[in-house]
Amino acid sequence: KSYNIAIVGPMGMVGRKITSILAERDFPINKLKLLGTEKNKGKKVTFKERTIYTEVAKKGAFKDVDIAFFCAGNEVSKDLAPIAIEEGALVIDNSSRWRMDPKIPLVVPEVNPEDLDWHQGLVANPNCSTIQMLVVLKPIHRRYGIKRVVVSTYQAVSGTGKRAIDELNSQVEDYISKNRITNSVYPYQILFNALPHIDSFLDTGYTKEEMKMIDETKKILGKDIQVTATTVRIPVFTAHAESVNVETKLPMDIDDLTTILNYSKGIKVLDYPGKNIYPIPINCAGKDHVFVGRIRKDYSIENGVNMWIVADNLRKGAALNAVQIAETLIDRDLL
Ligand code: 2RA
Repeated sequence: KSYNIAIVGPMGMVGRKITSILAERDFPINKLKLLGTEKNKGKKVTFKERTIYTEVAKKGAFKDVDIAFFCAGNEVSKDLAPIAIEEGALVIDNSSRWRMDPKIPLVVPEVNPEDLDWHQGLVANPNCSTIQMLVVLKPIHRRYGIKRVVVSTYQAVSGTGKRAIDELNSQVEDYISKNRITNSVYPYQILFNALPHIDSFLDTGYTKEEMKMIDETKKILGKDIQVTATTVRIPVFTAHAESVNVETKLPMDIDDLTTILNYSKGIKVLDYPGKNIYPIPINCAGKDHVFVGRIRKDYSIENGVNMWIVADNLRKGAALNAVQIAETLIDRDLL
């Protein structure tokens, strides 16, 4: 069987990635519709040697669509996703608009595929930094029971979008040509810097990105798990890195834990510190796995472990996870 697929927001970074991942994985597609803004109408996109012209995302466009990937931001998801569902499409939404709605499953296929079973036409894709952390936390939680997680992130500029990639590139050029370095996307120069500020600040002092990591982890893994987060932007183009401290209920043997992670779906352990082998963003960009290394006992508490988790934020953190949701829905006969 093959499916009619739509991508809403096909010209953005995630939309383009979804298109290329659908081709790479040979997703069973009958017809691919690329639905963008009025301004982008008629743009040419190549898909598996075929040329597709973008159309306008609007009411009526979803009547012949089986699965619609939404990656055009919260407002578009808020307005158009209910229309797409009404017209018969199953929506996989990359925005944060529906993630915390208790009636909407929030899914990482390696972690909670069973939550797809209660979908009502829309499945939400979690935040990029949450997805990669949860792929690693799930097998730990299953075996040892997680009590508390303390995470600090080192996030790539592509998480902000194309304008941020352009800003970092032009700051590199300005630095080399000894021009004045300017910034507009971030409040400070990102080149040679680290900004403890992703998304906007809330009254509590936390950022929205930090709250996404906390709230989404609880929704997916369980509300009893305590989570605290600090999210930081660094001058890397692709792949987010995270330092994660986990406290468990049961004692962990680090060798056993490493073996469990090694055999878990979607994870690759890279952990030979004596040979300088550990995951780094440059090597993880463009890959599908979540990479984990620097796995070591936390001697400051009874049952604790520290680790370093890296994954491509545009692939597993967004487009790939969305496509895997679609594949899992098909496998579970839920379309
Ligand atoms: C970021 N989490 O990296 C965002 C992208 N969704 O800014």
